[in-house]
This record gives sequence, structure tokens and C-alpha cells, in this order.
Amino acid sequence: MKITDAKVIVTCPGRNFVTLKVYTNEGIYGLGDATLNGREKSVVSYLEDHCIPALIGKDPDNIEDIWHYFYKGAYWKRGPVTMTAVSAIDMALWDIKAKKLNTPLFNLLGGKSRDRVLVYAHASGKEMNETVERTGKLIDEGYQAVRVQSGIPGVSHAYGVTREEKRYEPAGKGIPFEEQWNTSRYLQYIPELFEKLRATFGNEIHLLHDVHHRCSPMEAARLAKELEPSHLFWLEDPVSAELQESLRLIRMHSTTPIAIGEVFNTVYDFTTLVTEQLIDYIRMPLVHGGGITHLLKAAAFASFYHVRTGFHGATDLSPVNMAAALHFDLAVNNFGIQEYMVHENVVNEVFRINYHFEKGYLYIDNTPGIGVDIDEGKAAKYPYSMASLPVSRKEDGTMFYW
Ligand code: KDG
Ligand code: MG
Repeated sequence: MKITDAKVIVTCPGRNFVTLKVYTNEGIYGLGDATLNGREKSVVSYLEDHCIPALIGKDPDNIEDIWHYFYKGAYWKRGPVTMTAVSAIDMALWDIKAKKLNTPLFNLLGGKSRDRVLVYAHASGKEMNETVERTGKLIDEGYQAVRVQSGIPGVSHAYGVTREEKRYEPAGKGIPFEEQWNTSRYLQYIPELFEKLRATFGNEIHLLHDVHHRCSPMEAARLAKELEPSHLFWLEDPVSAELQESLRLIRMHSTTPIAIGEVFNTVYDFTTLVTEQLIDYIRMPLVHGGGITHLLKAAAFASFYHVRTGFHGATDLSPVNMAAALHFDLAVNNFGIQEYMVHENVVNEVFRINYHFEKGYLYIDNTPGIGVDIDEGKAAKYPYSMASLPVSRKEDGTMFYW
């Protein structure tokens, strides 16, 4: 079998998505998600200018070798742009192999360890009552796990809260929108919010929260400790984890489970976090973490330290990634939970999906391969439109982590 061509499809049905399509001489093609929120065109360039010319002519069956060609073979390795491109190639090759063998992808990853995938949804509100009400709505819809973010009194734009009456979407049109931040107000408010959520909904529902990299190690330790009575499923990204050692401080002070890694790209970003058991869940998704080939190894490594997966699954990861993630989630033993932010309906006009939600879980059908397809005619109706993630400043104007 030979790769005869590959192309990159950029489409913006409400938000930008980048999809790699790899063609073979046997008429089978594979799809890979190559979306890197707010940096879409950088990945397009890396794929078109550097990867695709070298990919053509290779045997798509040799996934391991091709992965190392684009990873080990590149002197300028790692980083989100490079690794998103590597991920897209890898995902497309697994799609091709599974289609060729006429079997759903999970069968090539060891088969099913479970029949369904526990997911968590996003609830957010401008203030406490609205936040509690929206959490209740999701529970009524059948979700068993909910990530809860809320507007903070005195903070003009807290992370994760929808600015319009639509679902929360992180990227905005044009250059970055500037949000404001105040850590002390946040630290005061969040334990009260979760106390109220537990009092309202009881202990059965799984509650999650994303700090989105905004605390110092000691602030994060305080928050994790004060949230202990609310028994969170996890506290996500309590600190910006460039400095892996900073997680030691949080662990020293609290038993609240910690999830980290949606901005990581390789296993080297979290070796200390795993070997010292400083985290409980690893969030690095297939689309930014080197695809299925690298995540199989990273998840296996994490499993030896009892760290489970909890893949990133926001709306800026395309349905191709979501379906690939579901195959992975079904297969690996140390699966923990899957983030599921529902795409707008228009996205599912462009992408034909093969998964559905029922009573807290996602189910995927037995379509061979990853099982998602793209309608290129519809994709062409929605041209690329520049969008960026926000930036964040403290009230005195100091640049901060978003
Ligand atoms: O592109 C960035 C978003 O996907 C991110 O801000 C969402 O933190 C996020 C999450 O946990 O889903
Ligand atoms: Mg997050």
C-alpha cells in the first residue's frame, strides 16, 4: 500500500477546524484532526510545507516508523504546532489501517475494556444561582459528571463563563479579547460555590473544576485543601505546570485529585508528575499529544503509576479527534473520564459523526476506522475566519496566565 496524496481541509462552521486527509493507492483514505485553537494556519503550513511532501510514497501500514520519521527524524522536535501535525498524520494512518482491516479502531488498540465512555459536561453561569441552575439542567439531561465554572463577584470576565447566551466557546473572532483576573476573590468564592453545589445535588454527582493555570503553587494548595469537603472528581490545571516540581506542594497539603496536561505535547512534559504520583489524571489529548501511537505509550506509562486518562475534549477539538478518543477510551484499562463539550449543530453538518450521548455516557458505533467523515462540499461553505484565545490581565494591568 502507498500514500499517493494528502491534503489539509480548513473549515469554520462556527469555529475553525483543520483536518488532514491522507489518500492511498487502494482507494482508502484516512482522516486526522490537526486543529490547534488560534494557531490553525501554523499547523497547516507545517503539514503542507514540510510533512505532506515527505509522506507521499510511504507505506501507511508502517505507522510506528512514520511516527518516528516525523518525530525523531525532525531536529526541531516537540512543541504544539509540530506535535499537532504529527498527531494528525498518525490519526489518519490508524484510520486507514482500521478501514483496510474492516474493523473499528478500538479493535486495533486491544479491543474493548468497557462498552461506554463516562463523560463530563460543562456548566457555567454569571453568578452562583445561575451556575447552580445550569448544573442542575445538565444533571436532568443525564450527565453524571459536570465541570462547573462561575462568574466571580468583582471579576469582569472569569474563565470558562459564556459571554453570550450560547454555549461556552473559548476562542473569539480576531485578535485576543482581554479578560481581567483577581486570584484572591476567586479563592474566596470557589469553595463556597462547591459547598452549595454539594448541598443542592448531594454526593452522587461527580463535580469537576478547572483553575486554568491561574494559581501559584501555594494558592493552589490552599484551594485544593479547602475543596476537600466537596470531594471533587478532580481539580484541573491548578498551576501552570511548566515547572512540574511545583505540584509537590499541592500534594503535600491536599487529597483533592489533580488533572493536568491539556497543553502538553509529549510524555516528557509529565514524567515527574507521573513518577512522583503528583497527579491523578493526564489530560493530553490525541490531537496535540502525538496521536494514538504516542498516547498508547504515554497512557501505558501512566498506568504503571495508577494515573488515569481524562482527555481534553473542548469544542476546539474536532469530531475526528473526539471519535478517535472514544475508541482509545474504550480500549485502555486506565481510562478515567472523557471531557465532552457538545459541538454546535452546524459542525455536525460538516462532519458525519458516529457517536451519541445517553445517560452520562458516550457510545460509538462499529463503523470501520475512526468512523467520522467530512463533507468537503459543506466544509467549503465555511471559510477560515481568524480567531484567538483570550489573554488575561490582573486588575492593575499586569499580564497573567489565561
Ligand atoms: O483551546 C483552549 C480550550 O480548549 C481550553 O481553554 C478549554 O481548559 C479547557 C478545558 O478544560 O476544556
Ligand atoms: Mg482545561
